[in-house]
Amino acid sequence: MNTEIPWQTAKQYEDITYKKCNGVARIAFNRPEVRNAFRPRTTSELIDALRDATEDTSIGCVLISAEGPSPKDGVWSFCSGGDQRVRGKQGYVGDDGAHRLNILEAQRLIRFMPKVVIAVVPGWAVGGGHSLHVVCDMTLASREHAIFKQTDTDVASFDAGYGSAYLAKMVGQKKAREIFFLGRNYSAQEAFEMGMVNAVIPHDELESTAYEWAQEILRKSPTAIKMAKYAMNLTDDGMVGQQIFAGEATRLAYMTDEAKEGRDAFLEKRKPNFEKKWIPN
Ligand code: S0N
Repeated sequence: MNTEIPWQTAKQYEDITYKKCNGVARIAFNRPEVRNAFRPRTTSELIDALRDATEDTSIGCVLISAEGPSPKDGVWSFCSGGDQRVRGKQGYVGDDGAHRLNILEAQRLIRFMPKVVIAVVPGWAVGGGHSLHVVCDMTLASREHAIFKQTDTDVASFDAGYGSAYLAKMVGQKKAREIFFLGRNYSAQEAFEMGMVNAVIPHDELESTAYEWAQEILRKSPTAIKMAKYAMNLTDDGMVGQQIFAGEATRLAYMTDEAKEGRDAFLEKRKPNFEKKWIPN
């Protein structure tokens, strides 16, 4: 993949790389020898980087990608889901011996962050890795190497949230059921035709294209981008979706003269004098 972008390492991790450049954060799985499967350490690091990208006001767009190819056989992967070698009776076991389901927290951070998150898929997107691309705002896929596959039903795991139900909203019920019930391989082009990939990109141009898309997004109004993302999330996210959208509406309302008068009246121990203008929709 094109590496001409002058990325700066933001933080050193073991299982992921985390870089930034001109308003864009790039978080990449870095276990290519196991097709970028995630273990609890990987998801904890992913969560840490996602939180940093959320809090960093200089960052407006996040790319979730993967290092590669595998040093063993040269195969590219985005992510092959939960590492089956650390799967115990109650789930995935961390270094501390505790069982964790923290990939779902990573999904929530992607879904709820007030910034656009793009999945940059250079190879296999499988199982929990497939679900992860589904929850990202957009997906760009390598024309030559991306393969989409949902193996959850082969290994007796199931993502019953965004990975399946939201996927069905994206590609339609029949197709989503086929993806889950048959676990077949789909090329980047097939995934594009289904509506779960935004663009199929020549492999060598994948990263530079993702960076260009990010730069294009950065030229837009951050407030409008955020409100549009939350508006599109709202109908599928129930009360949490409403809460997040409403929180941003409250922030905008705080910027009005009316809000200033409410605050000042309280602090000055007087009755508020709101301008009596009832503006229609
Ligand atoms: C990706 C596949 C299709 C690639 O096939 P290919 O190219 O033939 O490569 P392989 O020879 O199979 O693999 C190369 C090496 O990589 C290892 N490896 C690959 N994937 C994994 C993995 N997921 N875990 C551990 N190791 C992996 C291979 O073993 C091989 O190693 P060596 O060279 O040493 O032999 C193919 O590899 C494949 O099908 N992989 C498994 C995909 C899979 O089933 N993933 C798990 C699906 N389930 C989840 O992801 C759970 C999601 C989850 O965490 C979750 C989500 C929501 C709610 C709860 C949960 C939860 O359970 O916590």
